[in-house]
Amino acid sequence: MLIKHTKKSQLKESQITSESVYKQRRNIMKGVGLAALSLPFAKTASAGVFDIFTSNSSESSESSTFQRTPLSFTKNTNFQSLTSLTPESKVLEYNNFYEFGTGKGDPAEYGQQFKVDPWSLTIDGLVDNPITLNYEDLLKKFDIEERLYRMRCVEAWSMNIPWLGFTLASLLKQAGVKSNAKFVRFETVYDPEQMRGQKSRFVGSSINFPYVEGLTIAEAMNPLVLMSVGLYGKTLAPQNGAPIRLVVPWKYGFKSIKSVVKITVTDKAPVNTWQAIGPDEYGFFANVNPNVDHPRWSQATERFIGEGNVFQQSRKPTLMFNGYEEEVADLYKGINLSRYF
Ligand SMILES: Nc1nc2c(c(=O)[nH]1)N[C@H]1C(S)=C(S)[C@@H](COP(=O)(O)O)O[C@H]1N2
Ligand SMILES: [Mo]
Repeated sequence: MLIKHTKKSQLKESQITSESVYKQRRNIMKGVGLAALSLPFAKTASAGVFDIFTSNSSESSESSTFQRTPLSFTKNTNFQSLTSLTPESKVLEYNNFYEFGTGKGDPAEYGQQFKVDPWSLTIDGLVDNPITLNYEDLLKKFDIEERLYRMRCVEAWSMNIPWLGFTLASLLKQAGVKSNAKFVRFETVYDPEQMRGQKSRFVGSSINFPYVEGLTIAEAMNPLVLMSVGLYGKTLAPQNGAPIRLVVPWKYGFKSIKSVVKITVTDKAPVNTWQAIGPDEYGFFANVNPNVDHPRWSQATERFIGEGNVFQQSRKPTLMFNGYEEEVADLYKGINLSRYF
């Protein structure tokens, strides 16, 4: 997404480069160290030649792959009806997580050593009982359910993902939200030693870390909002925001902040990271809305990442509130959604 001088090329890359090419590029670079290999070249190069390197490198990279643990959960029957899911491999290798770099393959490539245990998530601010959860608490304190949700990135691609988690509302209820509370502010971990994008302005695209997000109290209490600790039956991989991340399915993906360490209930509107970078391009609400275009591209349709490569992926119409209009339209009654995007 982002910054104006790099944006065009980024959008282009995310739209026309198939997910498998990212993986191929990673493996090629691991296997032979051809750092200057360009994407178009990698694509035209015969797969047969590079398969040799790919199979060579997969063994050594296997041992350094982050280990995801199976979780026990119940399927929430209200959210099991999405027909085509995005394959697990693509959810794991095509990501936005600028703390690990701006390339779609960077989070998977540079996140595997990320330490999630010990972890500390605090819920503080305008609450009766501030809470601190450790790594084990995140997985054991709440009943974990599975929900299949659509995810729509502001860059006009989308996925269907089987998340595991619990509602943000259940967490906030335990903390006891005070009556003067108006917003909830979320913060990602700040750990430049582990996150190369936080360490270098070049790698992290000059974002002022830590990444911050926000919701109104009414939005935060909506039963669709999940604190996710897993997907596809297992704990989250670092590239998806381990050990815990937010999932707000009716908003653009950038609202779904990853690797959260702090949740603060407040009476002040938080300035979220993308709003701070480009206020005319990224708003506070960031509701998925096919009628309000991004200043530099249309939001009317999206490229669904399913089976097959980028050329087999067709565009489909984007739905108001990403298809969750029935559940959330009431939150925005009387609000001009073109002005407050
Ligand atoms: N901390 C943090 N959270 C983040 C991001 C990020 O760069 N940093 N990227 C966002 C964007 S733009 C999207 S589309 C989703 C992608 O989530 P996924 O990679 O798990 O599909 O994460 C969001 N959460
Ligand atoms: Mo995104």
